[in-house]
Amino acid sequence: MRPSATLRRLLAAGAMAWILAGCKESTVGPASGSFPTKLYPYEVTYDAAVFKQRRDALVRDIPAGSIALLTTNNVYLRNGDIDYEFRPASEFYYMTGFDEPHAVAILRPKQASPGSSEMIMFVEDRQGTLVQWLGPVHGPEGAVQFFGADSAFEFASLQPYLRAMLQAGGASSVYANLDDNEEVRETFVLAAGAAYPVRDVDTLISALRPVKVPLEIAHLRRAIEVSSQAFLEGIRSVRPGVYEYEIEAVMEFVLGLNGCPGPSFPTIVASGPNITTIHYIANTRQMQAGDLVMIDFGAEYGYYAADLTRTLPVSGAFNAAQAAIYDIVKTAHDSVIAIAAPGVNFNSLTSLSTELLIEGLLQRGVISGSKGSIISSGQYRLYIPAGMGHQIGLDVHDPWPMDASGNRVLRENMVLAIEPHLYLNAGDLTVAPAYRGVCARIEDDILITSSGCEVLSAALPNTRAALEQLMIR
Ligand SMILES: [Mn+2]
Repeated sequence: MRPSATLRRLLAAGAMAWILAGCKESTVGPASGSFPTKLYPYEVTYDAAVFKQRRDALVRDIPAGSIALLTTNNVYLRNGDIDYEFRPASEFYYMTGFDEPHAVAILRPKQASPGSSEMIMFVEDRQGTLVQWLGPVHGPEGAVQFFGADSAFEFASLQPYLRAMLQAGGASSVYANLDDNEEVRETFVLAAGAAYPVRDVDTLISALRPVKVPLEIAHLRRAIEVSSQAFLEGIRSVRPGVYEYEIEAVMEFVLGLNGCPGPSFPTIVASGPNITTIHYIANTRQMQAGDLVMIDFGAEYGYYAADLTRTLPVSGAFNAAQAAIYDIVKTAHDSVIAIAAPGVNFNSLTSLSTELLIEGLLQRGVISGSKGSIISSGQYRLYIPAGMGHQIGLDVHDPWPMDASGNRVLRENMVLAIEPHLYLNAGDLTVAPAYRGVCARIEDDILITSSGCEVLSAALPNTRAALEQLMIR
């Protein structure tokens, strides 16, 4: 295999020491009474009270007499004897903090104190050879001791328990996320019958998730901090002749060195003609002088996702057309961040961004026509194919339900990715020839504060000059 010139250069420049020292401070200290998860024993903490408050809120949201039945992702075969690496379902993790497979939590109001929740868990109780191969699990005892279950049983007890409870009229309706786990759905159907009405619980949980608590913000800060450092290394490694996968490898290497188990979504390093594929993940191309490369990348830390994008000139300097498009996007990006604050409707930020992007294209002669008709006819979607931004959290596109009026209003302690972009396709005849194939996206992660917002990815520059400076070798 060809040794990586990028890595050799990093090592020769003493960058390893820099990487190792780069992001060591922990922003997530141990909380008292907390339980460290197995994945991140050194830093990520579990605060049982946070999860209990969420469960209390959920049981207050379901009708009296109902229960919630939450399950996590299944384990799926990858090939041969190998499973895909397990990752808990976000809804389940959000309500329980439990990150092992084969788990169900039943929630209902506590009889003694309505408004408070009771949690009955069904979890794996691993014994013997399975422990030798796979290691120990928390088991029912751990579910009670560490995760706040009022009672817990081994997973195999779920079917008889459900059958007995439902036959005794123990639930007028069941709010569940059975779509997440076929095994649990089959167990439920065997216990309750195929006709038993099941309502969707995800909508109710999604309504709880937009505003983050301090522990979530700490995890997001850490994911973004490490992502920013990794991104800086990636940018320093971009040059003609380097393969897209080398940039991916450098960035993910820095994640691993800093306690992040991996990216929160497949890393996108899209150069040259690949740049117009929004979710290009093959990363197999050798970058050429004159290319733009768009890198969309983020770490997952404690199951929380960062999401950052930069657009760079492979040769180290933007040409005139690339610079023009970049600057239009930068203006939209800065304008949105300047006014993001509690009470602001996100839809109006999206409209502002769209108007500025189309105005910029018209002013520079990239396209022609009137701004009003380009927007009202939907023509703008040729150039702005994706959303301007989204929440981040346990999911890189975290749920953010609209209110009754169809709006999404910013509130303090929301964390968002802001990503204005322009995609001018090579074959788009509405675009002046010099600009065809030029794309730009700038994505930063922001925390809504009491009076505005804080850019959590500020360590990663986004001006043209600063990016070009980073690439000077
Ligand atoms: Mn994004």
